Amino acid sequence: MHMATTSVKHPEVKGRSRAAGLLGGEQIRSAVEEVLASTQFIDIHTHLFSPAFGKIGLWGIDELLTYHYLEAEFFRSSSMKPDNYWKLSKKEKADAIWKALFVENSPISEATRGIVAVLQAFDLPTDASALAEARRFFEAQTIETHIRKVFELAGISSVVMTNDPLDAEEVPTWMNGGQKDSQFQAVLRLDRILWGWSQHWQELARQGYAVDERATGKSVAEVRRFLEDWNARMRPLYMAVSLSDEFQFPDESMTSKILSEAILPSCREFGIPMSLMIGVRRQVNPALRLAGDAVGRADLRALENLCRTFPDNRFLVSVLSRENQHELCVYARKFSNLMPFGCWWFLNNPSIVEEITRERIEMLGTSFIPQHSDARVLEQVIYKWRNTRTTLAPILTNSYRLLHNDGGGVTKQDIQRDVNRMLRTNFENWTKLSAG
Ligand code: FIX
Ligand code: ZN
Repeated sequence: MHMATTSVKHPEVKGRSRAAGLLGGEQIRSAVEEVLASTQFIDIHTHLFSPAFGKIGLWGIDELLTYHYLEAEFFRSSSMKPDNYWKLSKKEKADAIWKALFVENSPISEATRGIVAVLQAFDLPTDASALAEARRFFEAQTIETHIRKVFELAGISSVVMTNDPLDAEEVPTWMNGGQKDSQFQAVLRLDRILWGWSQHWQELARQGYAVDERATGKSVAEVRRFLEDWNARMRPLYMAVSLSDEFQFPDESMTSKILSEAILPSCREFGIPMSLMIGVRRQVNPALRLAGDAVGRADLRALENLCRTFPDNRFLVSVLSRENQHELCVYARKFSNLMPFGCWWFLNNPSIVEEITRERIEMLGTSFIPQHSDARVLEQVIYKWRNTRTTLAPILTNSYRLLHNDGGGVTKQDIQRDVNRMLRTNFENWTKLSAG
């Protein structure tokens, strides 16, 4: 940013000197839009998988239509009961959702409109008859070239996966050499250990780690050995867990014990952050399965205690409740080892993304990560990142215009630096990704 200087030689041009490249009010919007359009972002949290993982990597129109966001909306616009829906084939489910949400009603929700945007991105028809042609198109694609095309359309250079070392579908790939696709980075996801210990500790034992149900004796050391083995296998950028709205720290729970005695020390040893995604109210309606989760306001004093107690750990944090967003910003001002990221799940709607992003800029400048996609199906990154750019452009334009009106100024290079920081280097520096 450049400080304006007042020209005294020519009083008629009082105010800002035209330092080389400083953008005028109107030029700011187009510069912001060009930078956003031309910069490839890093998508720091998704549920996507590289081709090495085979069928657990979801893509194509039937997977797009049966996304759990759309399943939740389907049950509001159809008389079909969940028990009957779950009996259908994937294709039959997609047919039912297409009919209810795209033919009988206008697809104007965020998730339905996203499907229309994906079809348009591939120059496919988007009207009521579009489903058959879309199926033919996606069936004709080969996944490797399709991924490159999708990433190009989405304007992303790489995605970060969510990898569960206790998931029976995923582990065989890791045990047979893993994956080497640099556009897919790994994350060590630890929900089953951190809050599912009682149901999953035997899986660790089966993998050869001397742990027990109450995590006594050598259990903590064995969890750290487990993490060391999976860190070597996956080379994860960070470790991660999703925590409910009732999460407390410290307390007498197994979660607090394993987090403080095993996982955070291992994060420090490996030099990687811990991602905490806080605020899920799990399975409020189990009949909806993956679509059955909801949201609750969390007590972020747990996060405050973690950031203060573990100053040498770096925390990547997303919170699910809109009501927790402002205090997350305040905590980020108190703790430089806290990196807020994303407008997660029920927050990833333009009306709320705008509010969250504006208050983050007002309180944190560019020291946060505005967005991730949380994509579960490959082509979702196309609409999720298109919507992010559309929502971010006026917000950044407004921020620079305010600076301009207060006597400051920016060049297009300044805007490029800021966008790079928010959507690339904040994450690269936090995870040492740039260190290669
Ligand atoms: O815990 C998570 O990673 C959540 O993002 C998912 O569980 C959730 O189902 C989702 O995909 C939200 O977008
Ligand atoms: Zn997720």
